[in-house]
Amino acid sequence: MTATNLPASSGNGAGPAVSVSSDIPHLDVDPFSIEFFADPYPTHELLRETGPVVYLDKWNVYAVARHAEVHAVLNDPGTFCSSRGVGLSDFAKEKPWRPQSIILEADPPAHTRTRAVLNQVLSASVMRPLRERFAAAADAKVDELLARKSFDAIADLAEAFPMSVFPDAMGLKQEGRENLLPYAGLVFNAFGPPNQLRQDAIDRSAPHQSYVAAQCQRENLAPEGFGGCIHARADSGDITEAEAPLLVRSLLSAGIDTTVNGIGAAVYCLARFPAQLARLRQDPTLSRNAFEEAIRFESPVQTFFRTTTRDVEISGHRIGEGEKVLMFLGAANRDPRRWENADHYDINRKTSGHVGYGSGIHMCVGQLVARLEGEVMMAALARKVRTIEITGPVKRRYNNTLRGLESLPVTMVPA
Ligand code: OVV
Repeated sequence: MTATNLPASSGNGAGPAVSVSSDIPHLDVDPFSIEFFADPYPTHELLRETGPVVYLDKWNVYAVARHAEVHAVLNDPGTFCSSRGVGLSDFAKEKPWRPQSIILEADPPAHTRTRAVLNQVLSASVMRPLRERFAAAADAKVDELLARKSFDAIADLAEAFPMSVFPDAMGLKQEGRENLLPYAGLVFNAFGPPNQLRQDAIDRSAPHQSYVAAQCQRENLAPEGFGGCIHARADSGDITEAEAPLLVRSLLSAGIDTTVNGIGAAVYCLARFPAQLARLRQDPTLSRNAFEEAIRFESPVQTFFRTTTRDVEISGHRIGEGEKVLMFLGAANRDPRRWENADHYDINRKTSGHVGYGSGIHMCVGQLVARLEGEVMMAALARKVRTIEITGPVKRRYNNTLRGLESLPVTMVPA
Protein backbone atom coordinates (compact mmCIF):
# COMPACT_ATOMS: atom_id res chain seq x y z
CA MET A 1 0.00 0.00 0.00
CA THR A 2 1.90 2.99 -1.29
CA ALA A 3 0.85 6.55 -1.96
CA THR A 4 1.21 7.64 -5.54
CA ASN A 5 0.80 11.09 -6.99
CA LEU A 6 -1.32 10.57 -10.04
CA PRO A 7 -3.66 13.25 -11.30
CA ALA A 8 -7.19 12.73 -10.04
CA SER A 9 -9.59 11.37 -12.64
CA SER A 10 -12.99 12.95 -13.01
CA GLY A 11 -14.34 9.96 -11.09
CA ASN A 12 -17.03 7.30 -11.40
CA GLY A 13 -16.83 7.29 -15.18
CA ALA A 14 -18.94 10.43 -15.66
CA GLY A 15 -17.67 13.30 -17.74
CA PRO A 16 -14.56 13.44 -19.90
CA ALA A 17 -11.59 11.26 -19.06
CA VAL A 18 -9.32 14.31 -18.94
CA SER A 19 -7.53 14.69 -15.64
CA VAL A 20 -8.09 17.71 -13.46
CA SER A 21 -5.08 19.51 -12.12
CA SER A 22 -4.70 18.06 -8.66
CA ASP A 23 -2.04 16.87 -6.27
CA ILE A 24 -4.32 14.57 -4.31
CA PRO A 25 -2.45 11.33 -3.55
CA HIS A 26 -3.91 8.02 -4.70
CA LEU A 27 -4.03 4.91 -2.49
CA ASP A 28 -4.76 1.38 -3.59
CA VAL A 29 -6.37 0.26 -0.31
CA ASP A 30 -9.83 -1.38 -0.21
CA PRO A 31 -11.59 -0.24 2.98
CA PHE A 32 -14.44 -2.70 2.26
CA SER A 33 -12.30 -5.85 2.23
CA ILE A 34 -12.24 -8.58 4.88
CA GLU A 35 -8.49 -8.01 5.42
CA PHE A 36 -9.16 -4.33 6.16
CA PHE A 37 -12.06 -5.09 8.54
CA ALA A 38 -9.89 -7.62 10.42
CA ASP A 39 -7.46 -4.80 11.36
CA PRO A 40 -8.35 -1.35 9.99
CA TYR A 41 -5.98 0.64 12.20
CA PRO A 42 -2.74 0.53 10.13
CA THR A 43 -4.75 1.56 7.05
CA HIS A 44 -6.55 4.30 9.01
CA GLU A 45 -3.10 5.68 9.90
CA LEU A 46 -1.95 5.47 6.26
CA LEU A 47 -5.12 7.27 5.13
CA ARG A 48 -4.62 10.06 7.71
CA GLU A 49 -0.87 10.43 7.13
CA THR A 50 -1.00 10.37 3.32
CA GLY A 51 -2.85 13.70 3.23
CA PRO A 52 -5.98 15.61 4.28
CA VAL A 53 -7.77 14.17 1.22
CA VAL A 54 -6.82 11.03 -0.71
CA TYR A 55 -8.24 9.25 -3.75
CA LEU A 56 -9.08 5.55 -3.58
CA ASP A 57 -8.54 3.97 -7.00
CA LYS A 58 -10.32 0.75 -6.01
CA TRP A 59 -13.72 2.52 -5.88
CA ASN A 60 -13.00 5.88 -7.59
CA VAL A 61 -13.83 7.97 -4.55
CA TYR A 62 -12.18 10.69 -2.53
CA ALA A 63 -11.68 9.99 1.16
CA VAL A 64 -11.06 11.93 4.37
CA ALA A 65 -9.80 10.25 7.55
CA ARG A 66 -8.52 13.11 9.73
CA HIS A 67 -10.88 14.54 12.35
CA ALA A 68 -10.74 18.12 10.99
CA GLU A 69 -11.69 17.15 7.43
CA VAL A 70 -14.35 14.59 8.45
CA HIS A 71 -15.90 17.25 10.71
CA ALA A 72 -15.72 19.87 7.94
CA VAL A 73 -17.42 17.62 5.38
CA LEU A 74 -20.16 16.63 7.86
CA ASN A 75 -20.83 20.30 8.58
CA ASP A 76 -21.14 21.53 4.98
CA PRO A 77 -24.24 19.68 3.78
CA GLY A 78 -24.82 22.19 0.97
CA THR A 79 -21.55 21.16 -0.67
CA PHE A 80 -21.40 17.55 0.51
CA CYS A 81 -24.96 16.36 -0.02
CA SER A 82 -26.83 13.27 1.21
CA SER A 83 -29.66 13.21 -1.36
CA ARG A 84 -27.45 11.34 -3.87
CA GLY A 85 -27.00 8.59 -1.26
CA VAL A 86 -24.64 8.18 1.70
CA GLY A 87 -23.23 4.93 0.36
CA LEU A 88 -20.99 4.40 -2.68
CA SER A 89 -23.89 4.36 -5.12
CA ASP A 90 -24.68 7.78 -6.63
CA PHE A 91 -28.47 8.05 -6.87
CA ALA A 92 -28.02 10.55 -9.73
CA LYS A 93 -26.56 7.66 -11.76
CA GLU A 94 -28.00 4.46 -10.23
CA LYS A 95 -31.43 3.49 -8.92
CA PRO A 96 -31.34 2.99 -5.10
CA TRP A 97 -31.76 -0.64 -3.94
CA ARG A 98 -34.85 0.45 -1.94
CA PRO A 99 -36.92 3.67 -1.99
CA GLN A 100 -34.66 6.47 -0.76
CA SER A 101 -34.75 7.36 2.97
CA ILE A 102 -36.58 10.68 3.42
CA ILE A 103 -34.30 11.71 6.30
CA LEU A 104 -30.87 10.05 5.87
CA GLU A 105 -30.77 10.44 2.09
CA ALA A 106 -32.30 13.94 1.98
CA ASP A 107 -30.98 17.51 2.00
CA PRO A 108 -32.53 20.72 3.30
CA PRO A 109 -35.23 21.89 2.96
CA ALA A 110 -36.87 18.43 2.61
CA HIS A 111 -34.64 17.01 5.34
CA THR A 112 -35.45 19.82 7.77
CA ARG A 113 -39.14 18.89 7.97
CA THR A 114 -38.71 15.11 8.42
CA ARG A 115 -35.82 15.64 10.84
CA ALA A 116 -37.99 17.91 13.02
CA VAL A 117 -40.55 15.11 13.35
CA LEU A 118 -38.04 12.45 14.40
CA ASN A 119 -36.30 14.96 16.72
CA GLN A 120 -39.60 15.27 18.58
CA VAL A 121 -40.49 11.56 18.50
CA LEU A 122 -37.05 10.76 20.01
CA SER A 123 -36.68 13.81 22.27
CA ALA A 124 -35.38 14.03 25.84
CA SER A 125 -38.91 14.31 27.22
CA VAL A 126 -39.82 11.03 25.50
CA MET A 127 -36.75 9.34 27.05
CA ARG A 128 -37.66 10.27 30.64
CA PRO A 129 -40.48 7.73 31.13
CA LEU A 130 -38.49 5.07 29.19
CA ARG A 131 -35.48 5.21 31.50
CA GLU A 132 -37.01 3.15 34.32
CA ARG A 133 -38.11 0.35 31.98
CA PHE A 134 -34.79 0.25 30.13
CA ALA A 135 -32.82 0.23 33.42
CA ALA A 136 -34.93 -2.58 34.88
CA ALA A 137 -34.40 -4.63 31.70
CA ALA A 138 -30.62 -4.05 31.85
CA ASP A 139 -30.50 -5.05 35.53
CA ALA A 140 -32.56 -8.19 34.84
CA LYS A 141 -30.35 -9.12 31.87
CA VAL A 142 -27.14 -8.77 33.91
CA ASP A 143 -28.63 -10.79 36.81
CA GLU A 144 -29.61 -13.56 34.39
CA LEU A 145 -26.14 -13.62 32.79
CA LEU A 146 -24.37 -13.60 36.19
CA ALA A 147 -26.42 -16.68 37.11
CA ARG A 148 -25.22 -18.38 33.91
CA LYS A 149 -21.62 -17.22 34.60
CA SER A 150 -20.39 -18.01 31.04
CA PHE A 151 -22.18 -16.80 27.91
CA ASP A 152 -21.70 -15.06 24.57
CA ALA A 153 -21.56 -11.30 25.20
CA ILE A 154 -22.76 -10.64 21.63
CA ALA A 155 -25.81 -12.91 21.25
CA ASP A 156 -26.77 -13.02 24.92
CA LEU A 157 -26.06 -9.41 25.92
CA ALA A 158 -25.28 -6.98 23.06
CA GLU A 159 -28.13 -8.36 20.92
CA ALA A 160 -30.46 -9.63 23.63
CA PHE A 161 -30.66 -6.39 25.62
CA PRO A 162 -31.59 -4.00 22.77
CA MET A 163 -33.97 -6.66 21.41
CA SER A 164 -35.66 -6.70 24.84
CA VAL A 165 -36.34 -2.94 24.88
CA PHE A 166 -36.24 -1.32 21.42
CA PRO A 167 -38.91 -3.33 19.53
CA ASP A 168 -41.34 -2.72 22.43
CA ALA A 169 -40.48 0.99 22.47
CA MET A 170 -41.16 1.08 18.71
CA GLY A 171 -44.54 -0.57 19.31
CA LEU A 172 -43.84 -3.65 17.17
CA LYS A 173 -45.81 -6.86 17.53
CA GLN A 174 -43.88 -9.93 18.76
CA GLU A 175 -44.09 -11.93 15.55
CA GLY A 176 -41.24 -11.60 13.06
CA ARG A 177 -38.80 -9.63 15.24
CA GLU A 178 -36.05 -12.07 14.16
CA ASN A 179 -36.04 -10.12 10.86
CA LEU A 180 -34.86 -6.87 12.49
CA LEU A 181 -31.13 -7.61 12.79
CA PRO A 182 -30.82 -9.22 9.33
CA TYR A 183 -32.66 -6.24 7.80
CA ALA A 184 -30.34 -3.75 9.50
CA GLY A 185 -27.29 -5.79 8.49
CA LEU A 186 -28.55 -5.54 4.91
CA VAL A 187 -29.09 -1.77 5.09
CA PHE A 188 -25.56 -1.16 6.41
CA ASN A 189 -23.97 -3.59 3.95
CA ALA A 190 -25.82 -1.85 1.13
CA PHE A 191 -23.99 1.46 1.78
CA GLY A 192 -20.82 -0.31 0.66
CA PRO A 193 -19.53 -1.14 -2.82
CA PRO A 194 -20.97 -3.96 -4.94
CA ASN A 195 -18.82 -6.59 -3.21
CA GLN A 196 -19.76 -10.09 -1.97
CA LEU A 197 -21.01 -8.77 1.40
CA ARG A 198 -23.44 -6.40 -0.29
CA GLN A 199 -24.56 -8.85 -2.97
CA ASP A 200 -25.16 -11.73 -0.51
CA ALA A 201 -27.16 -9.44 1.79
CA ILE A 202 -29.37 -8.21 -1.06
CA ASP A 203 -29.81 -11.75 -2.43
CA ARG A 204 -31.19 -12.90 0.96
CA SER A 205 -33.20 -9.75 1.64
CA ALA A 206 -36.72 -10.48 0.33
CA PRO A 207 -38.26 -11.82 3.59
CA HIS A 208 -36.56 -9.12 5.69
CA GLN A 209 -37.77 -6.38 3.34
CA SER A 210 -41.35 -7.63 3.31
CA TYR A 211 -41.40 -7.93 7.13
CA VAL A 212 -40.17 -4.34 7.54
CA ALA A 213 -42.53 -2.95 4.89
CA ALA A 214 -45.50 -4.47 6.76
CA GLN A 215 -44.39 -3.29 10.22
CA CYS A 216 -44.14 0.29 8.94
CA GLN A 217 -47.91 0.35 8.42
CA ARG A 218 -49.97 2.05 11.11
CA GLU A 219 -52.19 -0.97 11.86
CA ASN A 220 -49.10 -2.99 12.90
CA LEU A 221 -47.79 -0.38 15.38
CA ALA A 222 -48.94 0.29 18.96
CA PRO A 223 -50.18 3.92 19.09
CA GLU A 224 -47.99 4.84 22.09
CA GLY A 225 -44.69 3.59 20.58
CA PHE A 226 -42.19 5.54 18.43
CA GLY A 227 -43.90 4.10 15.33
CA GLY A 228 -47.39 5.16 16.40
CA CYS A 229 -46.08 8.62 17.35
CA ILE A 230 -44.67 9.03 13.83
CA HIS A 231 -48.05 8.13 12.29
CA ALA A 232 -49.78 10.58 14.65
CA ARG A 233 -47.73 13.33 13.02
CA ALA A 234 -49.57 12.61 9.75
CA ASP A 235 -52.85 13.41 11.58
CA SER A 236 -51.45 16.80 12.61
CA GLY A 237 -50.30 17.45 9.02
CA ASP A 238 -46.56 17.67 9.81
CA ILE A 239 -45.91 14.81 7.37
CA THR A 240 -48.08 13.05 4.79
CA GLU A 241 -49.59 9.60 5.28
CA ALA A 242 -47.17 8.32 2.64
CA GLU A 243 -44.17 9.71 4.55
CA ALA A 244 -45.00 8.15 7.94
CA PRO A 245 -44.14 4.54 7.00
CA LEU A 246 -40.84 5.69 5.49
CA LEU A 247 -39.86 7.42 8.74
CA VAL A 248 -40.80 4.27 10.69
CA ARG A 249 -38.56 2.38 8.26
CA SER A 250 -35.67 4.70 9.16
CA LEU A 251 -35.98 3.75 12.83
CA LEU A 252 -36.24 0.05 11.98
CA SER A 253 -33.15 0.43 9.77
CA ALA A 254 -30.96 2.43 12.13
CA GLY A 255 -32.35 1.78 15.61
CA ILE A 256 -31.20 -1.70 16.49
CA ASP A 257 -27.97 -2.99 14.89
CA THR A 258 -26.27 0.30 15.79
CA THR A 259 -26.99 -0.07 19.50
CA VAL A 260 -26.18 -3.80 19.35
CA ASN A 261 -22.72 -2.92 18.04
CA GLY A 262 -22.38 0.03 20.45
CA ILE A 263 -23.17 -2.10 23.49
CA GLY A 264 -21.01 -4.92 22.08
CA ALA A 265 -18.15 -2.42 21.75
CA ALA A 266 -18.62 -1.24 25.33
CA VAL A 267 -18.57 -4.76 26.82
CA TYR A 268 -15.56 -5.67 24.64
CA CYS A 269 -13.78 -2.56 26.00
CA LEU A 270 -14.54 -3.44 29.62
CA ALA A 271 -13.32 -7.02 29.02
CA ARG A 272 -10.04 -5.84 27.43
CA PHE A 273 -9.38 -2.95 29.85
CA PRO A 274 -10.03 -4.33 33.37
CA ALA A 275 -8.61 -1.18 35.01
CA GLN A 276 -11.37 0.80 33.30
CA LEU A 277 -14.02 -1.64 34.59
CA ALA A 278 -12.52 -1.21 38.08
CA ARG A 279 -12.82 2.57 37.71
CA LEU A 280 -16.41 2.27 36.50
CA ARG A 281 -17.27 0.08 39.50
CA GLN A 282 -15.77 2.71 41.84
CA ASP A 283 -17.83 5.46 40.21
CA PRO A 284 -20.95 4.28 38.35
CA THR A 285 -21.76 7.92 37.50
CA LEU A 286 -19.15 7.39 34.73
CA SER A 287 -21.53 4.94 33.00
CA ARG A 288 -22.75 7.34 30.33
CA ASN A 289 -19.20 8.49 29.48
CA ALA A 290 -17.87 4.91 29.51
CA PHE A 291 -20.41 4.10 26.80
CA GLU A 292 -19.61 7.29 24.86
CA GLU A 293 -15.90 6.48 24.96
CA ALA A 294 -16.64 3.00 23.60
CA ILE A 295 -18.46 4.66 20.68
CA ARG A 296 -15.40 6.84 20.04
CA PHE A 297 -12.97 3.95 20.49
CA GLU A 298 -14.73 1.35 18.29
CA SER A 299 -16.94 3.59 16.10
CA PRO A 300 -19.70 1.02 15.40
CA VAL A 301 -20.67 3.05 12.33
CA GLN A 302 -17.31 3.26 10.54
CA THR A 303 -18.06 5.22 7.39
CA PHE A 304 -20.55 7.26 5.40
CA PHE A 305 -20.24 8.93 2.00
CA ARG A 306 -21.32 12.32 0.75
CA THR A 307 -21.55 13.60 -2.87
CA THR A 308 -20.17 16.99 -3.95
CA THR A 309 -22.73 19.44 -5.35
CA ARG A 310 -20.08 21.77 -6.83
CA ASP A 311 -16.33 22.14 -7.35
CA VAL A 312 -14.87 22.51 -3.86
CA GLU A 313 -11.54 22.70 -2.06
CA ILE A 314 -10.79 20.58 0.99
CA SER A 315 -7.70 21.83 2.84
CA GLY A 316 -6.40 23.35 -0.40
CA HIS A 317 -7.16 20.33 -2.59
CA ARG A 318 -9.67 20.67 -5.41
CA ILE A 319 -12.50 18.18 -5.92
CA GLY A 320 -14.96 18.42 -8.81
CA GLU A 321 -18.77 18.35 -8.73
CA GLY A 322 -20.53 14.99 -8.53
CA GLU A 323 -17.76 13.14 -6.70
CA LYS A 324 -18.26 10.70 -3.86
CA VAL A 325 -16.36 11.52 -0.65
CA LEU A 326 -15.88 8.70 1.86
CA MET A 327 -15.68 9.82 5.50
CA PHE A 328 -13.78 7.53 7.88
CA LEU A 329 -15.56 8.26 11.18
CA GLY A 330 -13.55 5.56 12.96
CA ALA A 331 -10.23 7.01 11.78
CA ALA A 332 -11.28 10.54 12.79
CA ASN A 333 -12.20 9.22 16.23
CA ARG A 334 -8.60 8.03 16.67
CA ASP A 335 -6.82 10.91 14.91
CA PRO A 336 -3.78 11.81 17.06
CA ARG A 337 -4.18 15.42 15.84
CA ARG A 338 -7.43 15.56 17.82
CA TRP A 339 -7.07 12.94 20.60
CA GLU A 340 -4.39 12.34 23.21
CA ASN A 341 -3.68 8.60 23.57
CA ALA A 342 -6.25 8.03 20.84
CA ASP A 343 -5.80 4.24 20.93
CA HIS A 344 -6.50 4.00 24.68
CA TYR A 345 -9.99 3.35 26.06
CA ASP A 346 -10.29 5.90 28.89
CA ILE A 347 -13.68 6.34 30.57
CA ASN A 348 -12.59 9.66 32.11
CA ARG A 349 -11.76 11.19 28.72
CA LYS A 350 -13.58 14.28 27.40
CA THR A 351 -15.36 12.51 24.55
CA SER A 352 -17.18 15.52 23.13
CA GLY A 353 -16.35 16.16 19.49
CA HIS A 354 -16.16 12.49 18.53
CA VAL A 355 -17.97 11.79 15.26
CA GLY A 356 -19.26 8.30 16.10
CA TYR A 357 -22.79 9.71 15.84
CA GLY A 358 -21.81 11.99 12.98
CA SER A 359 -22.00 15.78 13.35
CA GLY A 360 -24.15 18.58 12.03
CA ILE A 361 -27.68 18.39 10.62
CA HIS A 362 -27.65 14.60 10.12
CA MET A 363 -26.11 13.72 13.51
CA CYS A 364 -27.81 10.58 14.85
CA VAL A 365 -31.44 11.44 15.55
CA GLY A 366 -31.68 8.38 17.83
CA GLN A 367 -28.66 9.28 19.94
CA LEU A 368 -30.72 9.72 23.12
CA VAL A 369 -32.19 6.23 22.77
CA ALA A 370 -28.72 4.80 22.05
CA ARG A 371 -27.13 6.59 25.02
CA LEU A 372 -30.00 5.55 27.29
CA GLU A 373 -29.55 1.88 26.35
CA GLY A 374 -25.77 2.15 26.69
CA GLU A 375 -25.82 4.02 29.98
CA VAL A 376 -28.26 1.71 31.77
CA MET A 377 -26.31 -1.38 30.64
CA MET A 378 -22.99 0.12 31.78
CA ALA A 379 -24.61 1.10 35.09
CA ALA A 380 -25.94 -2.44 35.61
CA LEU A 381 -22.47 -3.88 34.93
CA ALA A 382 -20.84 -1.25 37.20
CA ARG A 383 -23.05 -2.17 40.14
CA LYS A 384 -23.26 -5.95 39.72
CA VAL A 385 -20.06 -7.25 38.04
CA ARG A 386 -16.55 -7.67 39.47
CA THR A 387 -14.72 -8.96 36.37
CA ILE A 388 -15.38 -9.84 32.72
CA GLU A 389 -12.95 -12.43 31.37
CA ILE A 390 -12.71 -13.41 27.69
CA THR A 391 -12.79 -17.22 27.72
CA GLY A 392 -12.81 -18.28 24.06
CA PRO A 393 -12.11 -17.20 20.49
CA VAL A 394 -13.26 -13.65 19.64
CA LYS A 395 -14.94 -13.74 16.22
CA ARG A 396 -15.43 -10.62 14.14
CA ARG A 397 -18.64 -9.89 12.19
CA TYR A 398 -18.02 -8.43 8.75
CA ASN A 399 -20.21 -5.63 7.40
CA ASN A 400 -19.47 -2.85 4.89
CA THR A 401 -20.40 -0.14 7.43
CA LEU A 402 -20.77 -1.62 10.92
CA ARG A 403 -17.82 -2.65 13.09
CA GLY A 404 -18.49 -5.30 15.69
CA LEU A 405 -18.15 -8.89 16.79
CA GLU A 406 -19.96 -12.10 15.86
CA SER A 407 -19.00 -13.82 19.10
CA LEU A 408 -17.39 -12.79 22.41
CA PRO A 409 -17.28 -15.72 24.87
CA VAL A 410 -16.97 -14.39 28.42
CA THR A 411 -17.21 -15.37 32.07
CA MET A 412 -18.60 -12.71 34.43
CA VAL A 413 -17.90 -12.79 38.16
CA PRO A 414 -20.40 -11.01 40.44
CA ALA A 415 -19.38 -8.06 42.63
C1 OVV B 1 -28.61 6.45 10.02
C2 OVV B 1 -29.37 5.50 9.14
C3 OVV B 1 -28.84 4.29 8.86
C4 OVV B 1 -29.54 3.43 8.05
C5 OVV B 1 -30.78 3.80 7.53
C6 OVV B 1 -31.32 5.02 7.82
C7 OVV B 1 -30.62 5.87 8.62
C8 OVV B 1 -32.63 5.40 7.23
O1 OVV B 1 -33.03 6.55 7.33
O2 OVV B 1 -33.30 4.55 6.65
